[in-house]
Amino acid sequence: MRRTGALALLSALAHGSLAAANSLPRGVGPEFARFYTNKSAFTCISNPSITLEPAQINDNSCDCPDGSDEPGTAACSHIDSLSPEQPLPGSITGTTNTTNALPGFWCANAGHIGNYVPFMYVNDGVCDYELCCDGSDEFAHVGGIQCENRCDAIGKEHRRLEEERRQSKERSAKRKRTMAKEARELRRRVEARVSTLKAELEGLEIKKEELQKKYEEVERSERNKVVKAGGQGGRLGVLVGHAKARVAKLRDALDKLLDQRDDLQDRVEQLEDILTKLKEEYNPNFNDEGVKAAVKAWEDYAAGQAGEKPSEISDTEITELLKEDGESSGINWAEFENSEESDADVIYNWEAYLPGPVNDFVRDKIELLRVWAIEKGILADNRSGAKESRLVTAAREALNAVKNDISSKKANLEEQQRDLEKDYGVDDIFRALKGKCVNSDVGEYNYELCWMERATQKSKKGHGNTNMGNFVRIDKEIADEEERPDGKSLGRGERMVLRYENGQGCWNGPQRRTDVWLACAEVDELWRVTESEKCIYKMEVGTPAACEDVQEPRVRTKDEL
Ligand code: MAN
Repeated sequence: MRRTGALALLSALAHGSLAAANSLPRGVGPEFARFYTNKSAFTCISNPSITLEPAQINDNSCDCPDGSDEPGTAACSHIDSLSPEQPLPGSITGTTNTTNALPGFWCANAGHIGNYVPFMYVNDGVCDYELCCDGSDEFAHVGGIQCENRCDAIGKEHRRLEEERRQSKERSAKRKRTMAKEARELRRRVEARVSTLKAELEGLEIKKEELQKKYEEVERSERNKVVKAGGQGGRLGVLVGHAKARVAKLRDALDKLLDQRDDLQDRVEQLEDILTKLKEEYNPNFNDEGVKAAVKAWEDYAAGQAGEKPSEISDTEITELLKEDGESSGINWAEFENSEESDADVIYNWEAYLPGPVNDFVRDKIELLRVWAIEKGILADNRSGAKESRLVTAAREALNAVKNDISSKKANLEEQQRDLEKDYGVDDIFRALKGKCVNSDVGEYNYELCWMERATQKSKKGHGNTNMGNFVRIDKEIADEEERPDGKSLGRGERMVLRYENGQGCWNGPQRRTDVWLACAEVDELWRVTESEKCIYKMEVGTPAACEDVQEPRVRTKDEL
């Protein structure tokens, strides 16, 4: 095999390091070491039928179809490399493929992390420190380039960042554990509320039945009471009630009639004006029979009107009649309504037959007797303003109060039960966030995300708020995004997505909706908001709720110490 001077130099350099380093040819990664240990011959990794001289390794001439004879040069860089994740081809025999058996040039990067560099980068005259911090990929110093070994500094910085990341992960995981604890407590409270409500409802149902019975009893006894006049003031009270209603109706009718009368009077006056004008202005020389007859009829009518008029009701009389009833005008109904002279008051008349000094004592006793009689349903409770006795009212009100209490507690119970069935994510984690909000200014809006509730677009120019969707469910999506240096990115892999739907309708478009993509962060933060399509929004949000679980550092036992 012919070699040019430069190639020979490269080959020599490659071999030179072979002996000096770890007796492996340059560029061979640890996983491939076993293919290069035989000192007497080398067989191409994916094509074992091809055997080469050891000197042909790294001689800058691509002899193996899989490029495996050139682990330390760019000679086989035209062959696509195996990606580092692909399985090693060691067990494959006799295959002839066009893939390089090696993932690249192995940079040991002592002090940092060993790495494969694409073969094309080997001796390309550029120091690729981010891949090969020890500079070993530029061993030929093409164009005089000297790539110093920066692995110590780079490795140190890398380890610092890794440690920072690890600590941040731990803090996030700790926060997540706290959230999970809070969520457990919140669930426990809802469960406790459910059992309290259930117990309360059981008690209330019993109470309701009792009150229902009591109410029916009181009502029945009221119906059977001795004094049946009902209403206030016995029979006189009933009469007053009827009379009052009748007077009110008659007043109403009179009022309407007066309106009608005034209206008709207006019309008559208008017609009389028209005819008077006709009579004065018509031309008798036009022999119009119709007009003449009309004028004659009008004259007869006017003559008739001049006679005696029927007596009219005066305005003062009308005002008097229409005046509201009260103490100083119309009928003083109160006088009759408040009359204590009910049928039951016959009891009080007994006082008149008793000697004066014992009157107070007897009145007290009678009052007690009256209350007892009312409670027993013997006597109507005639002293209250209501038609119904106070006892019935009280019984009905007590029953209604319990019924209302039952229905509001039932509604509350259903709400709590629905809440327990709702998906709050693994470990109920979003229960701890529910109702809390994060927000961020983007352009002319301030965007707000309230966990498990709604997303809102708030105008900074005072144009009001727009609902971008209400929370409906938790989903999953695959994110494929480069990590950002500030760590505020979704990254790659499966991500939780909270769907907020049925927001405010979009003009000429759909109802607004928002997908909230979550990524792990130490604190809850709204990172970005985008509107990919009109009224379809995407929020990127960091939260410890989306972090991986990290085991709590184990506290060592006494024995272990
Ligand atoms: C408002 C905002 C925008 C939206 C338009 C649609 O301006 O809600 O986000 O695209 O309405 O008309």
